[in-house]
Amino acid sequence: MSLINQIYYDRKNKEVRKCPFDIFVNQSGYFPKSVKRAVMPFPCDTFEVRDETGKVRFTGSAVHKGNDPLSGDDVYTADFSEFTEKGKYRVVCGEKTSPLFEIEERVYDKLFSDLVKAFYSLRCGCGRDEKYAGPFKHGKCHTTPALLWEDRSVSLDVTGGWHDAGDYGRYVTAGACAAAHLLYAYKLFPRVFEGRGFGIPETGLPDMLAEIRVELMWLLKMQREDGAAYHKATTARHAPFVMPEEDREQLYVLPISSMASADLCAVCALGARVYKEYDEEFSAKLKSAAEKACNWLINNPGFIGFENPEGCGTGGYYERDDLSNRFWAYSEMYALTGDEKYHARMKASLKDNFPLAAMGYAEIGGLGTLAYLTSDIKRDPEVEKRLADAIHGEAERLSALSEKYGYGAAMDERSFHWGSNMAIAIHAMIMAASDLLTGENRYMKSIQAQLDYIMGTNPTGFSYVTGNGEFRTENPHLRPAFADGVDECIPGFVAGGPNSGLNDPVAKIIIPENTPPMKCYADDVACFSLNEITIYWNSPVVFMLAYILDKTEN
Ligand code: 9MR
Ligand code: ZN
Repeated sequence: MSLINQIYYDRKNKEVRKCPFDIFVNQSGYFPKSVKRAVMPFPCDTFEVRDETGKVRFTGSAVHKGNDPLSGDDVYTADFSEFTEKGKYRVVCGEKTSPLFEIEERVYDKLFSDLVKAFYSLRCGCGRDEKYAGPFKHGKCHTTPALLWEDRSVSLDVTGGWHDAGDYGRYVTAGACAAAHLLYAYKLFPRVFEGRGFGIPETGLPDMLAEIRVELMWLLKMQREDGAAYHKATTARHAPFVMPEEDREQLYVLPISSMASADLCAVCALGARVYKEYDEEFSAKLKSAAEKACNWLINNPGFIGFENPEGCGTGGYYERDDLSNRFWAYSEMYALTGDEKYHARMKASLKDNFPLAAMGYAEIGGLGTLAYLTSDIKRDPEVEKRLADAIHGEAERLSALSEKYGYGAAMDERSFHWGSNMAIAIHAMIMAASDLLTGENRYMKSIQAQLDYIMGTNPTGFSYVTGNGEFRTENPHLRPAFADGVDECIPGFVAGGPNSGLNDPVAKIIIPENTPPMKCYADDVACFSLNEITIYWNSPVVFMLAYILDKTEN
């Protein structure tokens, strides 16, 4: 039986890793001046903050927040924001305790660096040196020419970029989305990235831009002569759980889609803006790719979706339409060039109905909104208002959700789908965007709550980021993490998180029926619908944290 079949189906037990702690906190910790909250799913009157020696350093009264339908818990919260002394602590209530956390000025440095370096860990083609990757080094992978799926006599060089996720595929819409989140993080919060190295090979560019460039260079290779973009480059089937260099199956380039073409246009236009002051030549290359893609979009107004052709079983990244993608593309083209012709296209694309604040790979209109509202161009006041209203309205709705229940997640029942941790982080991005636009600090508390949730203030007690937190995800559905023979997991990966859809066979076996949405999680390598990682789940967390760092660091 192949390794993949073993880990999927040959299950001897239904055990899942359970949190040994009863009180939930952000396990990375808190800035001295930030809002600090612990959550307890049991009755508690008085709580204490104790240091590592067990000495009580702060005492407070817990608040009964009440029943939380998302977790099924009756929740009590402990606010210790007043306590600002630096050190390492646990929150304690009677016999019950939280994991260890820190109060410190540079408390998120390791987390931030790991989250960014995760992209380096997913680089395809180039191999990874021990010097930068430590025990997680590996050889060059996926360097052979790829065949065009539709015409096997055509061979293409599509080496490079990042592996998408736990699998070794590389997908244009996913890659464009992740690269764009990172580019916006850099563009909007440059201060946070300046002078911060992430331990990747030196290129003369700031590390963050050097890393994103890897993906952009690959995206350029995914563009067809006429400007359209191929949807993905993968083998015909997902590889077994082997190291990337051991995946030697034939690579294919799959047909074009209008979503991929629009996303490629948008991210190249955005890249052209960002790289201009660092590397003129690269910026010009991106600009001409974006223009070529945009011309293709204009000449090909029909929707060209994507379906896996017969014989191909890798990720689909299906979308029902390309409306948000086209809007994003035209908006970025206008932001880049200031050319009215793109402005007109962008405005025309607004006649269709699609979410204007969403920023995930499938509904990506929010990035078009961000491009329009944050760039230095002439804005049509009506359009400006409509787009700003969309962001502010969504931010207000999300922050109300965050305040409603004890765990502070800006989520409703429907949000616990495949990759719910992406939804959490994107919701924080939207609230951050709203604050950026108004210049106010209205949503910081809710934004911090989303980070806290990801880092352990949630009903499973997991820090969902590998390598960070005392009780954390350690067995993600990530091929190299499984196959590298290293006990410790590669750090910095955000797990997909709770998914009430339970879309994989093992999740269906090990998660009991009627488990509340926020608890539909298992740290199990087989559970790809709960515990995979992807580039576009890491990227919004980088954005959210960059925002918090920008607002908080001196
Ligand atoms: O993230 C994707 C999620 O929104 C979809 O529901 C799911 C099923 O189609 O696919 C996810 O994307 C996967 C992709 O197809 C292949 N690489 C791994 C991705 C994460 O699981
Ligand atoms: Zn590879």
